[in-house]
Amino acid sequence: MNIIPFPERSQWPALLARPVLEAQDIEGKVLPILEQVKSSGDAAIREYARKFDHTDLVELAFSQSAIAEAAEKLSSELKEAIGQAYRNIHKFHVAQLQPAEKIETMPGVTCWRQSVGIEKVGIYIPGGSAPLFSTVLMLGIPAKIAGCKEIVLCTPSDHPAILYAAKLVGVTKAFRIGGAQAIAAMAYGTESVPKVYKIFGPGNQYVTAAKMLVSKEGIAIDMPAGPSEVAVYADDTAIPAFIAADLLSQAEHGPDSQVLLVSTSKKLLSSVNLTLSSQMDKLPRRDLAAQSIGNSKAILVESEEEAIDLLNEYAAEHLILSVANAEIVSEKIVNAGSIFLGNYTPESCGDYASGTNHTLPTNGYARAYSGVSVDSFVKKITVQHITQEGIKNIGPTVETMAEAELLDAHKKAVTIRLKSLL
Ligand code: HSO
Ligand code: ZN
Repeated sequence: MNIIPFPERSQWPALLARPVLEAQDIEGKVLPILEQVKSSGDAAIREYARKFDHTDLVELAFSQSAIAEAAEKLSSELKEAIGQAYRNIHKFHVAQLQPAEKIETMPGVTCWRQSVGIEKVGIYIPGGSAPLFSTVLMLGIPAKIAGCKEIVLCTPSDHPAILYAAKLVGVTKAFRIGGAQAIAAMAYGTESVPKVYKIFGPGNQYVTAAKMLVSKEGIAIDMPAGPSEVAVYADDTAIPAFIAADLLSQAEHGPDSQVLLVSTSKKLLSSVNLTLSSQMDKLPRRDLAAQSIGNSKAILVESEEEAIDLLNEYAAEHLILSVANAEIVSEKIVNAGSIFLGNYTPESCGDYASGTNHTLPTNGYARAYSGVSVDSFVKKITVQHITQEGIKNIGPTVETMAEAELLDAHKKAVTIRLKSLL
């Protein structure tokens, strides 16, 4: 890794900028796909499967037997691991459900918020070299807890672990559809695929562009997605081999993955660099990892204060604090998707099984967005009830304000009731 010693603050924005992906008119390619699926439904999806994936999709939905057989294809060790992850993720997310609290703002005036699951949601799981069945858990579990009635899954992969996880979380319909056409199918609905109101999940640039485009038409999406990233802040209490392993776990996601190492210790940065290459050589995905490590930076800073400022400016999706006083430092972090404390908390544990969600804001969105949670799958409907006593108490306030806004009908809706109570 390239070690950058003591950069000036004025250099930080350039240093921390995410690489801009070459768009190559992605939207221009995605728009006709959306249009085709909107107008021709299943036929368009079959056509794109033939054109892009050279597959003849007779049935778009996975059959019940394929779903049942998925369990038989997995080792009992993997099924147990998925079961443990399921229990931890469920336990952490179910605690996010809060009972509606009724607040009496003044005598006789009561307001509360009712959580209602979004009726129909869609989950997209990409194909590609890593079958991300863990993402099925991360999206399906909170969807179920939130009370979503229809949970549609689209994936171009037929990996049995994806189907197994889909059944475990209670996906209601699963389809073997990938790419922008899958997003279109869930956004508009087809003869086979139900239309959903919100679409979740990662994907390539085409999938992301499709999500952004359908969001302009009123379909909600989880968040704008970019390449995955990790920032590590380490001091001399960190174990260099552990840090290198964490950086590589992020780097192996893809050539555009982002990795940033920050320290006040030159010695630590050099030691990480030493162990990094020997660990990388042993990885099956070393070519991918090497590309993203090649673009990544190790930054030497003067002080802890400067490290914290820099990390807050970067707003990492994942932030590992391998420093002596990690929890105290974490309280000073204002921009990050998810924070991992100490030497024994690798990001991998959060990626799979500790309980937190791994669908997190990338690309600096952590400045304003949170990761996925049960809240992402619910709407909060406000409810209020005003009694006769309440309208006497609040009525005059509303009459005065309505009159000042020159909205006489608003005022009269109160006045008519107050008069009826004289
Ligand atoms: N680090 C990824 C999630 C993931 N890792 C899935 C492994 N599988 C984005 O947070
Ligand atoms: Zn990961």
